[in-house]
Amino acid sequence: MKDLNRRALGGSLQEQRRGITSMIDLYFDHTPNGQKVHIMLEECGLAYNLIIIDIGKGEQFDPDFLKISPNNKVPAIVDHEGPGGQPFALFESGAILLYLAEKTGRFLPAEPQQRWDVMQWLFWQMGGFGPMLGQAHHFLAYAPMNPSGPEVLPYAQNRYRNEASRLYGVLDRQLGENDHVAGGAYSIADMAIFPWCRLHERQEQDLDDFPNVKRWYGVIGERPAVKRDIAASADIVTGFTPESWSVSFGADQYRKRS
Ligand SMILES: N[C@@H](CCC(=O)N[C@@H](CS)C(=O)NCC(=O)O)C(=O)O
Repeated sequence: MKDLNRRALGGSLQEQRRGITSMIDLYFDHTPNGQKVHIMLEECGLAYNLIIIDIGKGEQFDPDFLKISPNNKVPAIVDHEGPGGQPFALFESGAILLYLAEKTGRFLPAEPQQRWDVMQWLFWQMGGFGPMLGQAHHFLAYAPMNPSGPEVLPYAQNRYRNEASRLYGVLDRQLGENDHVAGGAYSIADMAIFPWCRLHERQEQDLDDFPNVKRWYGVIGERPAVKRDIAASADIVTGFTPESWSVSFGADQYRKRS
């Protein structure tokens, strides 16, 4: 497990914490779900340690990481000044965005209607835009790279390309009437959606077909915090070895763990 602060997992959270000055640990790999939280930390100017969990090597199955993120996925955080001043671990990017918004009082309006507008678009991303685009990535880009032999499944490719296109259409209509996804103000809903739009080519979507999304995408991409995330990002999916395929989609992913 790599750690930008040269810190290895193991031992209690307190032991891991020794010598570390930042309040929040972000367990991260270069994927849209991780980038959402990275953008939020940058937007809020919070000090954080970035701890890389290499999901191609199976580091998400490390027993110490599973204590923080039992679903074996990034992102996750540990806030060393959590509720009651105690260390607090949290997984699921939507929950993390909400937690950080409440902690800082930023990017989630207090006024009820605006707050629920942000909530509904955040949940739209978490329940639809992210998972469906993830399936589009799988069938359009990853399955054809299977090192055991390309899997090209036209039905699945059409299904998820079409669903991606439908979802971009929903987003386009919303952005035709609003500057930002949940209304006038930039919010955690924009942060959740933007990193998935960055991979529109992998989803076989053309932003010229969605002019309002294209306008918004250009505006969000110019924010200094978002630029810092983009500068720090590397595309981790450029191909698969038999090992990384097994960890991601094969026997190692689904091996029973006690
Ligand atoms: N709903 C979760 C999804 C997280 C997720 O799918 N993470 C992927 C990377 S984008 C992952 O860690 N995959 C590793 C694995 O499935 O073993 C969230 O939004 O946090």
